[in-house]
Amino acid sequence: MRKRHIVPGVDAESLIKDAVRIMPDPMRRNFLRGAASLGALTFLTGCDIIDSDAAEGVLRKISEFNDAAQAAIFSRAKLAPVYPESAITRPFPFNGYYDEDDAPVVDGKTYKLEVSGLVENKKPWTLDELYALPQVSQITRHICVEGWSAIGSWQGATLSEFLKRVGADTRAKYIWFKCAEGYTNTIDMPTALHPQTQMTFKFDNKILPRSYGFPMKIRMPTKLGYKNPKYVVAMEVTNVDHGGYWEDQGYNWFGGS
Ligand SMILES: Nc1nc2c(c(=O)[nH]1)N[C@H]1C(S)=C(S)[C@@H](COP(=O)(O)O)O[C@H]1N2
Ligand SMILES: [Mo]
Repeated sequence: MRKRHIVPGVDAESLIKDAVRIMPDPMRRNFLRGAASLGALTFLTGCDIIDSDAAEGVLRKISEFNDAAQAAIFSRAKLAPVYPESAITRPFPFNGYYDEDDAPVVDGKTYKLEVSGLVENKKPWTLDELYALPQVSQITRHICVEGWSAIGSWQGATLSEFLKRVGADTRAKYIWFKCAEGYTNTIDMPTALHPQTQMTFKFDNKILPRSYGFPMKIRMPTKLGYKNPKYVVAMEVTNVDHGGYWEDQGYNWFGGS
């Protein structure tokens, strides 16, 4: 069967499958009793999802499950909301798959960020070298799937600037991160190049405390909390999806916020 693509990378069949999951019940039964086709989906949602901007509305709903749909509507130009200093949540919550007292302790003096995969320069980076990168700041909302959110203030370098300096092949699909205690994460390249994706060294203008990921975390306000790795010790630019700690346990891979 020929696959119909509404949006590049999103095929009609998986879109319909995901749409069925989010339909309220009478609608679902009617839909399944009928042709369960793209045409019927167009009719039910009231928008021509084949060739109009309305596709975005339908995709937004479906994208809660479908990685391809999330990736298709992700825009590098679209920024996550930013907030004033007065909105910062104090104290900012700690979260990990262990208690705060068991958070990893990384020695900043001997720390080196390892860079591997599809990059020109694989030289490891010391903290002083990382601190010398041009610094940016953001006050954004961190959203955790466990049902809380908090506004924080993070300072560091844009990840895209770092990727440029190591000569990363930005046509690669993914970046994989490894953390000091074994937590891992894979993100898509468009998110890695998003202007708000930050290699973070400070929280609230002070060196990142141990709880929030000393010495370095990747802050992505366009992604849910579990996609924001703390205590990052290594990264790999790759075309192979290495998954991640929560993603491997069934959390959505794209994890858009
Ligand atoms: N290395 C590491 N990074 C991690 C986690 C973790 O357990 N280990 N937990 C994730 C989750 S689920 C959340 S909500 C945030 C919490 O970040 P915070 O402690 O700065 O609030 O870190 C994310 N990154
Ligand atoms: Mo989380």
